[in-house]
Amino acid sequence: MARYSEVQAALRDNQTYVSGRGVGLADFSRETPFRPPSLLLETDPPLHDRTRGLMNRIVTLGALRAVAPRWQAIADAMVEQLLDRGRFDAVSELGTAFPLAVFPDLIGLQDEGREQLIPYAAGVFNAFGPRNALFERSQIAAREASVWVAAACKRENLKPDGWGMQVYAAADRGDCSEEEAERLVRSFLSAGVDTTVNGIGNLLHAFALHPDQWQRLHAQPNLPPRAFEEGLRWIRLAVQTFFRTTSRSVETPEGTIPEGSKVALFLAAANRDPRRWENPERFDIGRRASGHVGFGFGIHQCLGQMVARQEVECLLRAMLPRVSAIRLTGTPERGLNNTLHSLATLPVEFEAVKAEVRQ
Ligand code: OVV
Repeated sequence: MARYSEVQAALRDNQTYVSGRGVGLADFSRETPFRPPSLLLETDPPLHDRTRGLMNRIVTLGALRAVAPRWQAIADAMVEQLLDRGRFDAVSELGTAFPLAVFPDLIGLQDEGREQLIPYAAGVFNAFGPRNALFERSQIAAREASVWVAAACKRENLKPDGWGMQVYAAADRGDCSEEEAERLVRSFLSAGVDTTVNGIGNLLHAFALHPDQWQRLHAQPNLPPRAFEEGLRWIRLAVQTFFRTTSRSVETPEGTIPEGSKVALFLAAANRDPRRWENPERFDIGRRASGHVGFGFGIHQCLGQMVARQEVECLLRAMLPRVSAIRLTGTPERGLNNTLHSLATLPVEFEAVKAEVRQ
């Protein structure tokens, strides 16, 4: 399904289009999952509602506000440094560097080896697709990273003040088992890094391709929520597709979908469906873009979206007073991934706002 209305309807009807049989191409009722299933992503109610409720009490706006000043200072310093540098690769030096500078601390991960989160997540997202060469290669590439992540999820390796340890505190209160806590922490690490890395890279690319929209954003006194949603709609937000499995046979205008079918939901296509969006290919920060399905829809809608929003907000707040234009200095390269819309490189140069107009 690639039309907005169909994708949204399937996501809403989570009893017919279930997640517990996997949200990749593999049907867990026929094939062994490539790893123990996620207790959030790859579950249905009632288990899903218990784990999601527990995580919702940890992932809060209040907790994010507490770290926002620190994140802003990090973003400011990074952008200042890149302005001095001239040409740089925005994927590695901003899109990757910024999430890695803030997210692992939020979770409370050990200091050593955090860069392993990148190959680990690439492996996870490739595994939602077919068992192709890309999948095989990324599993081999992620072997060491998977060992690191498995250790990082354990209680004894988490710092006392992060979200990871709060999951174990929930286990101590009896909200989940110790084993469930470990797997819920794994969800933070699977879903929380490569998504924002690619989201930020794609957003910077979008503004590099549309200098007029960057100018327009400059002219606004505050970050307009509308501009933000349009960015998320237009960029083909990191996750391109998730699957559901039909728990019964479904009649559609196009024919019958038998029980046990894997249904691919093309989230990025739905965000550009001309039936839903006027001039869908146009990046227009003045558009009413809320309702996009870049973060999904319904009970599984992205748990970490507030984290992603805050990361992007800090970066844009760092860039807007300092960067008058984002100029491509070479041809960006796509990163290949079975699920993520990924950039491997984004060679750019920031043009500095002239000193006299800087506040
Ligand atoms: C949304 C997402 C992507 C990948 C992994 C997970 C979630 C997880 O819960 O493990």
